[in-house]
Amino acid sequence: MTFISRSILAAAFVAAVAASSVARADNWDMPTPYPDATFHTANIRTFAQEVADKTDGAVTITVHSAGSLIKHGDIKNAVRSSQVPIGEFFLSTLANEDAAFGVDSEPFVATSYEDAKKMSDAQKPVITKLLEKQRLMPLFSVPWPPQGLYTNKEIKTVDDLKGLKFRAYNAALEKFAAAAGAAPVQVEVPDIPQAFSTGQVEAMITSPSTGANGKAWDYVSYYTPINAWVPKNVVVVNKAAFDALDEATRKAILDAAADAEKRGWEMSMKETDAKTEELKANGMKVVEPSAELLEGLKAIGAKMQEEWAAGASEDAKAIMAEYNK
Ligand code: PCA
Repeated sequence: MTFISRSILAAAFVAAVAASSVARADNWDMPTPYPDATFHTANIRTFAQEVADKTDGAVTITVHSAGSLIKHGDIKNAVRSSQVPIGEFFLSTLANEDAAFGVDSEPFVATSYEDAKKMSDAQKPVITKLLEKQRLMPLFSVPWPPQGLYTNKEIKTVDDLKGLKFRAYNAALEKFAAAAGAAPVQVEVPDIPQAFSTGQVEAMITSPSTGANGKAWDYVSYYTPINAWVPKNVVVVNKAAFDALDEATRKAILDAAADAEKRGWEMSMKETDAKTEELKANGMKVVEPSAELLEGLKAIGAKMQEEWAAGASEDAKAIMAEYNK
């Protein structure tokens, strides 16, 4: 062997050792749909910090909030196609792929945090399996506070919703609003204030969090906590990006994710009262729903459940059966 070829081999050996022993730092861009003031976003920033700490900087995450890097409707596929390694989205927006993703947003099925926990437990193994087929892995999932009604006038019966231009965020809410005689329009959270101020919409169903963060008092005066459902966000990671990490790093990320899920549920529960108080403090009338209104809305929910059962996948029905046990 010549001197040259020996030194080339030696250099290659040194390079190989360096590559295997010096952990390469990964910088992950993470698109999320909701603004910075949202508790989900705050929770994700803490998660990112924890990942950096627990992995000794081997993985750092840069959060791009409010749909600034990738718009909400494209985030799942961006993670799937490896355009980004990780992202957050509203879980039930995938209900068009499989009803299993949408069970938490069916009106008047799971309406309290206790119900939501049960639903989440029933949903988790099924959606993990479904996402795996897309080479995605859910890391953690956190609910929004129970969903309530924002309007300009007091809503005493379902009839009072007739004809209202109604902001929606997924297919189930669109159906629900239409069944109540309202006219649904899809609007992402960062665009809510503008949609109201330009008259594109005049009512909505969302959490006290999203209402208060968007200063709902600037454009509506009534909040009716109908507690219609408790939908979740999910954070998913691209499986190939995750599997490329060494075992210690993968474990650190899973630990940080478990912490984020626990912390997120607690944040969500605290938000419910705190943000409802904020609505009141800013002059909104918080009115308990009348028995007649609830009865009417629940009847719409029951009808939707019948249709849901007729079209749902076996996976989705298995979640519902587990939930109803
Ligand atoms: N806020 C988000 C999803 C549910 C919620 O409370 C939204 O209004 O789009």
